[in-house]
Amino acid sequence: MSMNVQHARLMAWVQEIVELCQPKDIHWCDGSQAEYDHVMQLAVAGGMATPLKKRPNSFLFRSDPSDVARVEARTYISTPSKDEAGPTNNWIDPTELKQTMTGLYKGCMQGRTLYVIPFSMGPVDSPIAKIGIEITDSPYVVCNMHVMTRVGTTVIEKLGTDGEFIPCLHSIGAPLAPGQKDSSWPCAPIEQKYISHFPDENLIWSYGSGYGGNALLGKKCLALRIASAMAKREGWMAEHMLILRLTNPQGKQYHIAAAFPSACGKTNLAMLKPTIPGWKCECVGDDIAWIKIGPDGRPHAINPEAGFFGVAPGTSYESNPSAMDTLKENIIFTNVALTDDGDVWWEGMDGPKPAHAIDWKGRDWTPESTEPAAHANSRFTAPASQCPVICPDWEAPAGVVIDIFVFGGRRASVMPLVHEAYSWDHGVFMGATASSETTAANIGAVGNLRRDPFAMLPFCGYNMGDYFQHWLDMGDRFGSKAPRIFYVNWFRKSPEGKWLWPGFGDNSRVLKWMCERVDGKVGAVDTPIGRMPKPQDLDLSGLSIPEADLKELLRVDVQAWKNEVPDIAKHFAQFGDRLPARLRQQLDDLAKRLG
Ligand code: SAT
Ligand code: MN
Repeated sequence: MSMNVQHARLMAWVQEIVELCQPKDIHWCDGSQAEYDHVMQLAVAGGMATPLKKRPNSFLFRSDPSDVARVEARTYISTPSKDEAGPTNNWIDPTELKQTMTGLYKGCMQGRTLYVIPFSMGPVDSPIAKIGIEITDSPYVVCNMHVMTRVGTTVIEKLGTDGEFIPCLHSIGAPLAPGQKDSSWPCAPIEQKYISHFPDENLIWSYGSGYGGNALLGKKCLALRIASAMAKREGWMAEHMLILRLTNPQGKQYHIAAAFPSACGKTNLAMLKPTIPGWKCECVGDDIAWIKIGPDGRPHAINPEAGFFGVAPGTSYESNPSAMDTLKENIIFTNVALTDDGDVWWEGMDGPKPAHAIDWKGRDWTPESTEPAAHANSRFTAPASQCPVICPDWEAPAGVVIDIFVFGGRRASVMPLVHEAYSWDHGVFMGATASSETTAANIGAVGNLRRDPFAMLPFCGYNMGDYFQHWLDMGDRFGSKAPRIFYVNWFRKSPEGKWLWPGFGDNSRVLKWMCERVDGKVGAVDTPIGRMPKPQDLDLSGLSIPEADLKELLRVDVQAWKNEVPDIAKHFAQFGDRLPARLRQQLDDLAKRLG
């Protein structure tokens, strides 16, 4: 062992897992560049990774076609009672689940190296940060965790002899027999995959998948599911939110935290290049916010991650120039296409399509091919520090103070471009009823409409009804210092199916309206669903948008909203007694306003 570990509980846990999983050797990760290079070289030598000639220190991985996204159907919140997990989570009794998974883990790392990854979610010196230890048999996971979290010796030092840590056990579930040839992306079949959480013990067990949130356990498993349960117990918030800083021409700063479901443009919004003159945007985080009430009584947010695990398709100099500039070197790409000159490509990238490429399944691809070259959920893993618009305070231990919360999703109709909550409770109602068309980030049908409360449907580690109550409680504690709440929809379409709003950099126009609402500088009209800008309240200078389109974007379709009411009632009914009365009141108020 290369590291001086003095933590008896940690040593005992690692020993227990070694005996269970029977790896051929053990590697304690120190987080160094040399270690990254070494583990990546193993992946290259084993045929898992391809170095990219065109991008320094960058590599392409192709996953097994069965292992391309989070598997919500195999994700479990294993609380002592089903009721504690609530109606929106899969549940198995902890004793039974542990028994099943222990059976799977037995000998599952034979022929492989067991890596112990000490990592911090949040800057190691932040009072908001938490420490996890991931055990994995995947070199891909080791390299990704290096980028996505803070890994290594400083974490072990902070743990000392008795510090708290969250044990995160991961195996791809593919032992290697002596002499057996390894596949380029070993994993277990779907019915053996388990992404399990034991919130009462702050424990994560994942088996059978090597992809994204199933395997990089600091992200969705720790920073959202386990952290949300801890946050409820401890009085803080763990949210599926990007964090950005907007600075107006006078130099005043606003911090916005915004929740959207996976693959709805959080990374693009977090790195937005404002099209309105004089406004500047800087990125604090693109996926997760941990928020605590500071000594000033205000919400202080940190980004617990150190990198971006972003959706590649659609990312371009047009949609997100800062992301493109982040991706020039030191990047891990997964399931994108490989060009003949040794670069990457995906649908929606700038410029012409390559005449020939190798697709994400490793086959020849040409523009005539009937299937996309990159998988719809193909990803880049990039160090946040490389982002040209990273906020200078993105690693500030105390976090940044949030002024505005935004909720949203993808909806082709009904939802207008933006509306503002009348009150905190109304804002919580907006979050609790948020809806979106599903995307390729989850294995399942794409494009179905579902309620995705606070964009936390797949990520809430306890009963969602109690989570709603937690939001109400936090609002009570913030009091007059509570952020304003807004709801946006960049994705409204005309009846002919054309996007009505240009999106991307022009979303700054909507954020500007929000900031000026906070300052009381701009008007709004009261509508049945909330406060909305009149066309003249939005800064549309330099934008040529047909008047009819703008009208449609800001139209409250009263009949369509009346149809939402019973759907929301049905959504609420699943929470039974756990639905806060204050939210039922909000639904009644909405119905009344709709007339
Ligand atoms: O694969 S992840 O869960 O990390 C990405 C996402 O769904 O947001
Ligand atoms: Mn996400």
